[in-house]
Amino acid sequence: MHKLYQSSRPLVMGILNVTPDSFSDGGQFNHLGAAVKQAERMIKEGVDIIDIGGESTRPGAKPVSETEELARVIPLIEAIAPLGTPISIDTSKAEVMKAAVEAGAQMINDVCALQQEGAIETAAELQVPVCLMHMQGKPRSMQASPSYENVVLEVMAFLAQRVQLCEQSGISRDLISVDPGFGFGKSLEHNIELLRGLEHFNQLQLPVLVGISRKSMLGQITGREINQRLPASIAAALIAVGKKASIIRVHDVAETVDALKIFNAIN
Ligand code: 8Y4
Repeated sequence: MHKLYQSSRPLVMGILNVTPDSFSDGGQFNHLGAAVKQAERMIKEGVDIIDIGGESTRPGAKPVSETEELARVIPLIEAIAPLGTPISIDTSKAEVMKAAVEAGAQMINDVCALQQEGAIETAAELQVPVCLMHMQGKPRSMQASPSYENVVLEVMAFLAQRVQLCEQSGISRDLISVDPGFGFGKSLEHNIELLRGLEHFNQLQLPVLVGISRKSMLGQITGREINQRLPASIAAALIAVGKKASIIRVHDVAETVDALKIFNAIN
């Protein structure tokens, strides 16, 4: 297995978004400066991987051009890579994957599971760990009418098929992790079934990555707004690691690291 996946404890992936809505004050310099500060803070708090994304994948979000995405993420990766913490690039575009790895990113996090043009070939060339995530539909419309007969089995079957195609394309199994894609073309009931049945994903014998932090399923269950979902996020993270998830993608690194310290002390 790749060294990034070799941990005996669950890893914390910290979310660092560089979409304009996440840093709406000031110009380019402030974007970069604020993002680097946030990365430094996450490192102090014990983050294992910093996930950098320049395209908003929220429901209803518009696609971002390749030029715009590159302009958002490459200077940030160049600034953060020397700090030494592994960086994952949250992108679906082959050219962004390539430029990001050349700039110092060590992992690809693709919510489209390398289905976009050139992505699988590029990931095979780059030989870095890659997370394959499941999504039903496209970001713009995926929450309109999600539909499954058996969400756990269907998501697993999709991921197994993508893993097989990746292996056939020259991506070593050691580099692959999988993610059920909470909130990506799923109703509340689908998301609950996925978390309840998360252990089934271990049948794939690959590291499982889970991103539930602050997501709407937590708002639907608790009635809380996005900035009041930390306790729910921690609860969900602990449920996921209890079902053997290997990597937890979160906004709140310090709080999650503390919660995982309790988990690790007991397990
Ligand atoms: C509040 C905060 C509400 C965040 C919604 C969101 C995942 C991911 C995203 C995931 C992997 C998001 C890039 C959506 N989610 N990558 N990316 N797994 N691997 N929404 O679950 O965080 S973006």
